[in-house]
Amino acid sequence: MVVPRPVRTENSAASPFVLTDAARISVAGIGADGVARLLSAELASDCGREPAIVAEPPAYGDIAIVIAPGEGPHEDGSDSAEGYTLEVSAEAVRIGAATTAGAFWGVQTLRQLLPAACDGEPLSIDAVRIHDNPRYAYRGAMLDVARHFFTPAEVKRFIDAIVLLKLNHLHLHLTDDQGWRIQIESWPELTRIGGSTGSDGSRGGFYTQAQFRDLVSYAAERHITVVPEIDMPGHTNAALASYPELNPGGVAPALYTGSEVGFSTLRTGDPVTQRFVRDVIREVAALTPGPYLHLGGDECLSTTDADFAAFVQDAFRVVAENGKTPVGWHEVGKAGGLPAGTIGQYWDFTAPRGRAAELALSFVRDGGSVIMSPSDVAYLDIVYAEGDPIGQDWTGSPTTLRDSFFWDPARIVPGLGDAHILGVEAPLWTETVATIEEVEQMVFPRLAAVAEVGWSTAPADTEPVVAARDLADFSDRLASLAEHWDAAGTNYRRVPEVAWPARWSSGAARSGAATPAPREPATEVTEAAR
Ligand code: NGO
Repeated sequence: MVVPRPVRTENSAASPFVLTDAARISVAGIGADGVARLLSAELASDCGREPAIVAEPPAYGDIAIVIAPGEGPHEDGSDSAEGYTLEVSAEAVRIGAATTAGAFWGVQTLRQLLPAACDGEPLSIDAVRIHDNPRYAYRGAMLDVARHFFTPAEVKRFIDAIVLLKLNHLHLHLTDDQGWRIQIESWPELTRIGGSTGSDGSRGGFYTQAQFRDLVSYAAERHITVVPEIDMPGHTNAALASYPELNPGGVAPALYTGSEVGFSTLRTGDPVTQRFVRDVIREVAALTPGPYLHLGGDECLSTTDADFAAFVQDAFRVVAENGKTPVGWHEVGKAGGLPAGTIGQYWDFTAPRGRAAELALSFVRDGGSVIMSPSDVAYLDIVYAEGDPIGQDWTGSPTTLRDSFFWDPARIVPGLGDAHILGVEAPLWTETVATIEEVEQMVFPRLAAVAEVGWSTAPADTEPVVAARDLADFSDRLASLAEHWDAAGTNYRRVPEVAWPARWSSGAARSGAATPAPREPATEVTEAAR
């Protein structure tokens, strides 16, 4: 009962493993102790028991974590970067992997196999053997902290929740018209002014560089790479409002708290703008140990095509000069001349419209790859059902759990197959999403569906997607995952496709997690841009 569905699961009728107070975590191999420390801490918070970690062979009833070449899931012994094997028997639990990431994902599977309400006795896990590895190297969630700000503690809570789904990238949309959320030492007004408010006049806020570094390392310990996004040249009103000299005539616009898009642009080609872009990219690149820096580039409706192309070529080159792989929304493909290896993020529909397919392919032509975030199935801000008080509906219809489950990344853009798809990402835009509880309601369970699309085995070429994926089976696994969400106090939408566990059955009542009170209908969003 694991989400995302493991590649191969062999159930067994043999006696189960019982986790007792005497259990220890036996570690072998470089990095195994770090993974064991996180498992021990997770068992302490999930189950109130904190096994000791020992560097000696496992005894009866222990959990073993073994990291060594050939310990991965492939029977031919070839290593898989994030794969693992998990064997549960009466004697022991054994997680084997060739890498620490693989062992860490094995631990996440183990957590899901343990009973969620694990304060009772005995804690047993059915005997099983799992061989597992991901389909895509990039499996992400995006959180828009620009429209509504979320504190470092809230982002950590979000990280904790996505870890369980084996997602390995957290894309933070740090800047937009409504807010600038990352401290830039050479341009301090960006956060002082641009960070002072948010959508609907909500609380402002920003991350100091120290807080951001702390978030990055919290994520990294959990094998999650933070991908920072500084959106430009459009979606820049917060920056323009902070510095008059970035504007024509030196006059700053007012701060913006509405939900229109496409009205702002940096003054491309201007020397002050160029200095601004270089300073921001340099500081953000220095804060980011991960390989990627996202520069947005979406919906630049107030920038001429020529200005857009020149600006994007220059800014993306600066990212590469700062040692990072640039990422942009697929529109930046229009610019041409991007650094080799630039990654495009596709956000058009599962049936591409206009130039979307051609633009997605342009990244591959230039030696890069594509992250798939089709907005009609992977956008987590779209309403689940008509009339929902939170969420947007510009894609034309609600996105049900079913919609977010029945799609395949390699069947969207003709000619764009798995070899050129880096992975999948589900973005949560927050024009209408104000609290972390509301974030979780929008994200779960649909993010679990996208995580499964990104991790689990691809459908066979000849197989229709609806035949390859089993919604009933997924729903059963989600219902058991939801017991863990309840125990952790993670909110989720009780969509009709799933027979959810009875409410308040476990930790939900303990932790006080509750459905947020309904709000007024969401603000209208201009659709002209899309
Ligand atoms: C679009 C737009 C965002 C909105 C979002 C709302 C992209 C890449 N740009 O997606 O600014 O917040 O839709 O769904």
